[in-house]
Amino acid sequence: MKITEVRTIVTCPGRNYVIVKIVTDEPGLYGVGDATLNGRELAVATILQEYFAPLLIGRDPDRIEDIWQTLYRGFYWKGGPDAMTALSGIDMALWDIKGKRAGMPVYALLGGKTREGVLAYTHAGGRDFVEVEDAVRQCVEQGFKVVRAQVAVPGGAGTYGAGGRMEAASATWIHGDGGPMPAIERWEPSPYLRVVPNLFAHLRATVGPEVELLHDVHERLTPIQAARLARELEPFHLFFLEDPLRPENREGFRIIRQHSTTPLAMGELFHTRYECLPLLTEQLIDFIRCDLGHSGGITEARKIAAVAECYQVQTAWHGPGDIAPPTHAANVHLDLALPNFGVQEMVFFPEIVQEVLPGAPVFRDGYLEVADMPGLGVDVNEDLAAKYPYQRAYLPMVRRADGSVHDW
Ligand code: GCO
Ligand code: MG
Repeated sequence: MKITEVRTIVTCPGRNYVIVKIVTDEPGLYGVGDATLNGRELAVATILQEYFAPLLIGRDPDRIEDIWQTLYRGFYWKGGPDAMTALSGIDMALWDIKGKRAGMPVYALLGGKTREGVLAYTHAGGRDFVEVEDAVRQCVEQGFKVVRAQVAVPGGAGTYGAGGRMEAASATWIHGDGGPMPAIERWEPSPYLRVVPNLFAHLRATVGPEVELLHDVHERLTPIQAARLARELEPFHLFFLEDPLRPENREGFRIIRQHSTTPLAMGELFHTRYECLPLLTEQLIDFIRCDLGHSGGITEARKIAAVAECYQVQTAWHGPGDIAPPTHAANVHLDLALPNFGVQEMVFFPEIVQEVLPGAPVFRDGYLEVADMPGLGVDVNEDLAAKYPYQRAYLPMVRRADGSVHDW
């Protein structure tokens, strides 16, 4: 069996997605993967088309590890979000082919189910505590047992994640003279640090102790600020506090750990197992939450999970709306097989996305399921995808009150 074509499909059914379709010489046998990197879609598409695809033509798609090594170690310049996203898309498409060829779902190839369903969380956001409370209640009514809660910080225009229920960070279409421009958000640590513990005090007092709650810091705090937040959140028993520090500063997690027992999660901005390693081996986090679409696909994630398992760290793979259904499907296939799975972030895709990219996992009473069909169970409707051409869009940016740039 040989790879005959690697197709890169860029489409914008409401937001941009980059889809990889690997075609083989066996009639009708192809695989579908996701190589979407929010705000840098065309850079990844270029890597796929110009550099990776030519190396794959004529290769045996069954040799996933060898192809992975070729596209990672084979290049002198390794890693980085753009190349790792391209590699992730290829990896998923190859696992999809392998499953279809074997007549088995990917989770069966990964060792088979260790659980019946995949515990899922989604997003509740609001402009004030009561709006967040309402959003959490709606999630609970829908069956969610774990909910992420974010609230707007007074005076902080466009607070991350506070835009409403099920909100997933989106690229924004703000038009300046030269076309789309990033939205600029305002953010200050002091009001944020005052508001967040009060939000969780309110939620525990109103929605009760049972629903598991978590919060995404979005990599904005310094280590001592994060330590303060984690400590002040202790009475509210978070499921985890997500991504407190910038991914560059892994040493900072030691400071948070010294001060708090709030469980910590980190990883959506990591691109390889090497970045995860010190956090795992030093037991500085409790959940590893890499993005399968940006860190080398299923092949790399299962290795990361295996290291995490040694330290009783659970997985919580990134699952926002800005990665496409194939990554969400890959998440759930892996979650079903992993012994140390923790929780899975999810969103509900709009109908149009489901038409262009059918086969996203299905949510039922708090858990995610995938269809019991060969491969990943996802597809791409290429004719429909072509009707939604790419539109340039940026993620927002953050500036402090004094005008200086801060991490979004
Ligand atoms: C999350 C995330 C995302 C990111 C997004 C950026 O936890 O879901 O932080 O929503 O902001 O993936 O493109
Ligand atoms: Mg996050």
